[in-house]
Formats: sequence, C-alpha cells, structure tokens
Amino acid sequence: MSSPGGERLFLSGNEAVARAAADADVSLGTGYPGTPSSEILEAFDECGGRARWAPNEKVALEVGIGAAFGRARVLVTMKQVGLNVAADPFFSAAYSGVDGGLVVACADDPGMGSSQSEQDNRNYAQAAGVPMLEPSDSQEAYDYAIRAMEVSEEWNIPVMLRLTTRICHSRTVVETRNVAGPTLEPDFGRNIEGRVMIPAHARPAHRRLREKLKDIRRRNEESDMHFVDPGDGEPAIITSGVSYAHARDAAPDAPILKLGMTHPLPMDAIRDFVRQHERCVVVEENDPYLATHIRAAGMDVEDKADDFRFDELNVGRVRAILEGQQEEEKEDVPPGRAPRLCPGCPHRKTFEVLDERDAIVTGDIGCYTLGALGPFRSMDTQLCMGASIGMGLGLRQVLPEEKARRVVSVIGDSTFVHSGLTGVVEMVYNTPPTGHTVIVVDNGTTAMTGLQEHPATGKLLDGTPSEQLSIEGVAEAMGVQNVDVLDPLKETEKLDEALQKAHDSDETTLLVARRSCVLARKKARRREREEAEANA
Ligand SMILES: Cc1ncc(C[n+]2csc(CCOP(=O)(O)OP(=O)(O)O)c2C)c(N)n1
Ligand code: SF4
Repeated sequence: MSSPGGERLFLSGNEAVARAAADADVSLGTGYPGTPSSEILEAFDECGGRARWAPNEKVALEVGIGAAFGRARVLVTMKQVGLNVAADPFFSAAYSGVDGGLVVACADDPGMGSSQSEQDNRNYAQAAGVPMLEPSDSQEAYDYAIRAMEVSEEWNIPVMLRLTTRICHSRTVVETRNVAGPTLEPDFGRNIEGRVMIPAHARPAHRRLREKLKDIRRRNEESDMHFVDPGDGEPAIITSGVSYAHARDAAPDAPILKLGMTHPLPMDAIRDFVRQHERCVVVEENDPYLATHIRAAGMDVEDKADDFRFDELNVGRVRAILEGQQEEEKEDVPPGRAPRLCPGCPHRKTFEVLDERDAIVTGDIGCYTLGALGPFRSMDTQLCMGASIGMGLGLRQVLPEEKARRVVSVIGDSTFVHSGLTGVVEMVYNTPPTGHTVIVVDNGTTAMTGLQEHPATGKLLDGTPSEQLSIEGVAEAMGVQNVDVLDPLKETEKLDEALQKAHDSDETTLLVARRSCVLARKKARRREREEAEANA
C-alpha cells in the first residue's frame, strides 16, 4: 500500500486522511457513517486499504482498540455525535493505552449542516485525556493523520484527529511523502494489569495517563506543529484548525500563533506569545475551548462574544471578532426550500398511513425524519440515533390508554442495527400495559449519509457479499409477539390493517416496511453494470 511519496494531489481533507492511512500502512479502517466524516473510509477502500463499516461507533472503536492491542495501525472514523456512542471505550482506552497505533478521526459539524447538535469534540479529548491534533487544510490533514499515528505508537495512547466540515470537504493541494511503516508485526502479549480495567488496575493506569500527558505536553512545546506567523499588526491572534485560514485572510498583518496539537496544549509557547503582545484574541469556532484553557492557565486573552459561538466562522465574522464586536448584525436570509423525500421514496407511504391514522410517532434519524415536515407532519419526536423505541415506550408507560395506543415508533434499518436493538429488548422486558408498535422503515441502505451498506444489507463497505442480518429474525428471537414484513407501496392496506390490529392489542408488534430506496436501486444497477463491464 505505501507509496514512494512526492505526488501532488488535489484532495479533500477526508481523502487526505484516507491517503495518509494508506501511505502509513494502516491495517484496518473501521467506523460508522456520519456527515462530514463518511468519505474517509470509502476513500481508504479506494486507496486499497481494508475498510469496514461497523454496526455503530462504539463497536467500531472497540474493534479498533482490539486491533491496536494486537499491535496494528488502526484508523477509526465517526462524526462528532458518534463519539457520544463510543465514549465509554474512548475513556477507558486512554487508561489502558494501546500497543500499536490508534487514530480516531472525528469530524465536528459547526453550524449543524447535517447534525442534531453543534457539539465541539475538543472537549472530549480534554475530558478523556486523549491527545488531539487539529489540521487546518488537506495538507495538514494528511500530515497530521501520520503524526497522530506516530504519537499514538510512541506513547501507546489513542489519538484524536479532530476535523470539521470545511476541512473534511474542501479540496487543497496535498504533497504526499514516503512514510515509515509500522515497526511492529501484529502479535498479542499478555498484559493483564495494563488491559483489564478493574479498579485496582485502573487507578495506576489513570496516574500513568496523567504522566504520559505531561511528557506529551513537554514534547508539544518543542514541536513544529505550532508556529508563529510574524506580523506587526494588532491584535495578535491565537488559533487552530480551519479558523487559522479565516484569521490569515481577515488580518494579513497580524502575528498569529497557530496551534496544531490542541491537547495537551503547549502552554509555555502560548505564554511566550501572549507576553510579547499587548492584545491577544483567540479565534476559534464553536466552544471557547482554547480561550477557557488559556485563561485558566492565568493568561489574559480576549475571547469572541457569545453570538459568534454559533455556526461556522468565515472571514467577515473573524474580522468582527477582532474588532471586539459584541453582537452580530443579522442578515435577513430568505428561508431556503425545505428538504423533501425524493419522488417515489418508499418512506412516503408509511407516513401517509401514519398521518391518516393520527398516530403519535416517536421518530429517529435518517431520510425518514423528513416525515416530520410537510406534507406529512407525522413525526412527533426525534432526538438521537436509536431513541425512537425507548421514547415510544416511555410515552406508552404514562399516557392515558387511548393516547398510549396511538404511539408508534418509527426507525430506519441502519439505525435499527446501530442502536435500536436494545430498545426492542426494553419493549419485550418492560412491556407497557398497551403493548407497543415499532415500524422499521427498511429501504436497504443508510440513505441519509450517502447510501452506505450495513449488516442488514448483507454487503460489506465495498459491496462484496457478507452474512445478512435478518431484522425480522432478530425481532422474533428477542421475543416480539407479532412480527410481519410488508411492502409499504404495494401493501399499503395491509400496513394500515396491521397497525389497526396492533393498536387494538396489548401485545408487542414489529412491522418491517421493506422497499428499496430509489437512489440505492440506481447505485446497485450502476455497480452491476460496472462489474459486468469489468468481467466482459
Ligand atoms: C451517533 C450518530 N452516528 C451517525 C449519525 C449520522 N446518521 C444520521 S441518520 C443515519 C442513518 C440513516 O440510515 P437509516 O436509519 O437506514 O435511514 P435512511 O436514511 O436510509 O432512511 C446516520 C448514519 C448520527 N446522526 N448519529
Ligand atoms: S435517498 Fe432514498 S430514502 Fe432518502 S429520500 Fe431519497 S428515496 Fe427516500
């Protein structure tokens, strides 16, 4: 896989991370799709890497930790909220450390172009005690992915590569280089004290982690990952990630301290810079992560006003921050056209039926969330992946009987596998007095994030066949009393009747509304054509 380097390529940040992983001989890439991170593993596959979609981010990270215990180089990818799902192993892996190299590429979505929250994952690196590198363009995405692997291997610690939407999707020139491959062969050596995180082992592991972080910080002080762009303008700027590019354009004459490793922070280097300038402004997207930690270290730096905490930054907004503007002038932006389900989308019929039935719908995340908007307006709740079933059960437990019977949980096939299964266990275990009804809207793909495969499609990331998880089989095995599969378009009446029957009974029901996504069908036909051409 590794290349001699020296190529000049025009890559997105996601492609640059994938190319770095291929050049660094990463043994395994695993993750769960989520905008803006999804293309990393797809591009890694195209570079010849071994890339796999896991059922969810927690499993992906656990697979990654296992492989890194086996001394391999591993890349794990996810979007920012994915780390909420994977947080448990993330915190513990910081204690246990790893034997190979483990890089967690985690992509934040400032402005929430495709997310339900504007969560700033830099706080996770700090909270878990995991070193973090923040690239500011595709070249740095390439270089820092390699650096992150080196830091991970040198200190035996997972490392977070923190990306944001602009970095993931913007293309800039990348020069590849010859990257040293792993020095260790995959192997497993017993280390029970280091890897079994019972309290007696975790207490010294926590102390070891804090010592490691002190050493990494000392190394970071000397590192070329932070540098000063000299200038004689005022104010001086401290920044990182994509904000560096905006700051450079907004204030070309200003001295800028650009940080690369932002956990643990090189506080001595920052202090030196702050001492030399009368007025220092921290420019960063979303949370005041840098500003808070720099101030906590006793330095007097200016922070952006609260108004600038929301959404992505751009050159104009950075100028306003540097001028000390406290409130942002809001432009009247005409509302864009609301997104809609595609014509012929299989989810449409299900929502028409639910609308006619006046169901109370606890929903989930996917294309089908558009059932909450016009013309259907028939989804009443949506919080995070997998929440539909638990929330439906909660309502069923407390509502008066007639209303409780109207509650239906709607969840997509990818989301069902990701985090719906334990909701079904709750439904079977703590069945509400009126029972409960779940509809799995199975369109045979992860449509919302770009038509990725998942365990219930029976195909791996690259389209090769794999064991297919049966949604109805799992539901039956878990003890759901009534399980049925139907085509929402061809069997609309049957769907309505099944919902009526479920409404009137006190039993648990799971209906699989199965019909392929129109775009997934097109993609499958394209793939078949390409395969036929290749074999001709
Ligand atoms: C924890 C988490 N991981 C990933 C995502 C990104 N994401 C949103 S919906 C979704 C799955 C959509 O697939 P499916 O449930 O099958 O519905 P479809 O879009 O195909 O209708 C994903 C991966 C997310 N929002 N949260
Ligand atoms: S991409 Fe597929 S699932 Fe999503 S709206 Fe279009 S047809 Fe429906």
